[in-house]
Amino acid sequence: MEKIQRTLAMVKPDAVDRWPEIEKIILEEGFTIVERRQVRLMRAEAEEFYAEHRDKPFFPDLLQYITSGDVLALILAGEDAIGHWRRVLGPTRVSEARQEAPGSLRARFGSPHNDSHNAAHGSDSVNSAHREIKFFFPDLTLEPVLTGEGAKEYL
Ligand code: DGI
Repeated sequence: MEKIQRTLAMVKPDAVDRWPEIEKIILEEGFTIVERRQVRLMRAEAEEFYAEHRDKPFFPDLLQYITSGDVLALILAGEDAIGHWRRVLGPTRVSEARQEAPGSLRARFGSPHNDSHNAAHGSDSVNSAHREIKFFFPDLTLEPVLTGEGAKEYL
């Protein structure tokens, strides 16, 4: 049985107008776009989303940036979707992405001048994928597991 994961991807404010190119990459990589939602995060929501970074020196800058315009939240599904999407993103820092993974999404669409402006986000674990999908799509009921002949199992 095929093991399919879901992950939460977020296109950050200054990359939203590059959506047609980003969508093309997502589809070429073989992901299914399960859901898509364009929202402007309130400050308190951004604080909740990035709570694990609360004590980091870049937190104020990150909040300012992520609330500066609409973001596109996406649920992507596919085999090993969490790891696959993180590989498509490339390293967190755009300057590093440009050196080490020039074809990556962050290298192509991020800003080398600010580490917070790295074009897109991806969940880093099954737990964070669950939390982040719930955060952006609280009303959505997703099948936890599909079983049966030739079925896909969702993690
Ligand atoms: O999971 P990632 O997004 O790759 O990286 P992360 O969870 O360590 O950091 C979350 C976001 O915070 C990241 O996408 C951009 C921002 N960030 C991380 N490190 C720095 C940073 N922003 C600034 N300005 N400086 C940093 O060192």
